[in-house]
Amino acid sequence: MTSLKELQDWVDQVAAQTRAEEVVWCDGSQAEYDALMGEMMAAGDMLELNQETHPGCFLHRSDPDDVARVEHLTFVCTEVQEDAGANNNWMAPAEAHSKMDALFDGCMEGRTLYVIPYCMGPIDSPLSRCGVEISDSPYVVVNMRLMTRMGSAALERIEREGSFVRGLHSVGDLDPEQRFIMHFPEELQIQSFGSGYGGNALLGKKCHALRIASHQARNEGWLAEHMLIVGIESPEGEVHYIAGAFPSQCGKTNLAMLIPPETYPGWKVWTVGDDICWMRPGEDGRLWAINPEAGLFGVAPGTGPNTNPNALAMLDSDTIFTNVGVTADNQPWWEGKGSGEPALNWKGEAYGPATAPAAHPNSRFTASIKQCPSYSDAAEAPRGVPLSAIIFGGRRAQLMPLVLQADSWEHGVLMGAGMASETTAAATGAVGVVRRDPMAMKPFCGYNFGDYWQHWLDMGQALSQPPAMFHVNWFRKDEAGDFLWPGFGDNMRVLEWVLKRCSGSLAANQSPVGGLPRAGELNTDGLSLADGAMRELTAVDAAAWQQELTDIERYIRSFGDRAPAGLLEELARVRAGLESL
Ligand code: GTP
Ligand code: SPV
Ligand code: MN
Repeated sequence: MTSLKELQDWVDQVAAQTRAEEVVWCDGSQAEYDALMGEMMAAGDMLELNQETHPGCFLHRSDPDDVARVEHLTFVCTEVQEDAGANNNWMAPAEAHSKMDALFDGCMEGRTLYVIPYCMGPIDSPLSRCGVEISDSPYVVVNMRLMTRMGSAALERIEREGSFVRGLHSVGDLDPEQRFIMHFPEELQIQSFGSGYGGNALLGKKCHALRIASHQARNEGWLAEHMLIVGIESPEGEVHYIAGAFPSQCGKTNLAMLIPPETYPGWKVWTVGDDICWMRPGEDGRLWAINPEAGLFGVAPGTGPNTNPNALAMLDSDTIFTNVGVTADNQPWWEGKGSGEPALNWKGEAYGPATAPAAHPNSRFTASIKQCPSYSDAAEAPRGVPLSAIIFGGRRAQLMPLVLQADSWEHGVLMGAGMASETTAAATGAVGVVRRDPMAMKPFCGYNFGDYWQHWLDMGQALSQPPAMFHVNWFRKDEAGDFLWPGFGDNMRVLEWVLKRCSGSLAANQSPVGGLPRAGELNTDGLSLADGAMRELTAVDAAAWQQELTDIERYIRSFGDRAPAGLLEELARVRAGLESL
């Protein structure tokens, strides 16, 4: 029940349409969470893990056909097709509504309808935005409680403000042929049917905080981005904040909570966010950022004592695991965990060579961000944190250097727009195929990329002290296919170089495609890199870059009239520099 008529009317209408047996308004309390866990365990949808080693930890096994985002079934439904852009699948709103209405009619018969009010961002921040998700999945409710500020406080804010994003979700019968994730940015509405997984179902995350919010942000003069936010504290106690856009499964969570190598005594890393970042120019002309989420929905495989010890430490309690394996004594297990042996795989089958891997490559953990040992209180600051740098990064076996600095905001926007990365298991489809993924937003931008790049260029005009911009690549490989750079905690070395460039205490080797570390100036103390690795990681192959720029230009121009002239001018400038080499 709510005093906000618009919300009550919508819930009543959906309850009637879906013929839900019961309507439950979620308050976000621990008691509600515990009761739902109990109900799911009784129904077999949630399994209790070893409560001695992992108190408060549970395992959910999703339908084997429902394990990742489905980009080909995700649509942006704007009145004018061009407004969604070639970067999105499009359907006319009227057609999408009639398709979805047919699916939702009667779909909750015999089921409970949960009303899930949530706030994206600190509950008292002017930068935060609220939504209400209606779902028939108790798994969605418990995940939303960890991932967002969910429940009574959010509902109070919604009643006070009178506005909210509407998200309607049903698992249906999990038929991949009857699965659609529809966005109606002009109506501030999301409708998702037929999946219970991650970004398809937890509507506050990619659907609201990126696709709908990016559309709102463009109209209102801010940015909604697929970025981590991390604070780096020097031994002198100065903290600088960096936001980083890497595509799905390309290292955001890891970078957000890295532990500096032993050769960095006194340095501390603070985690503000690991996936989504909302940014707005402050009165001081700097760019201020909040993490709209309250939890982590992180990739389990590869999370081990040598890669991400902070994550490993926080997963010992109060965590929901999805699609990991289990050991004989019922502890969660995944490839790269570093200890234990799997007994069952993610489907619950006996583990063996024929049933490997134990954990699905897109298996995940859900936990409150406050559980992270490097959690920063600044994540609750209503005004956010000021950014010193923005870094873009992709998974590129070749070409892209370890780090490059943009010459200007405009050059940084070009670097972001020109990003490409190998596809991963975060979405269904082929893995390891290089594709253009501007600003790591290919699957998430709720409007035409041409307009989006122009908006990025315009944002620079609103900043008298813009963050410096960089591009990084942790994933360069040698001829044998091995990574040239150790990555993980050692990425601190690159962040140190980035911050030294921000403070002006180091010069860079200027190349037409950006600034590179000068020989010996990126700290490699204590590293045992292969011979010549550093040279290769900081070299610019002019011929290969010419080809890359040709490809980037073709991509940008494919957005026709909407491709910003300013971006093409910047590209021409970089190309001219390369040609004169
Ligand atoms: P999403 O949650 O899908 O958005 O992923 P993410 O960007 O947060 O990526 P995450 O940090 O979970 O890392 C994804 C995969 O890349 C994991 O298997 C990591 O172990 C691996 N990875 C992360 N950082 C590095 C790195 O610096 N080097 C290498 N080689 N692998 C890394
Ligand atoms: C991503 O794919 O970028 C994720 C996981 O963070 S999901 O919530 O499924 O979008
Ligand atoms: Mn992500």
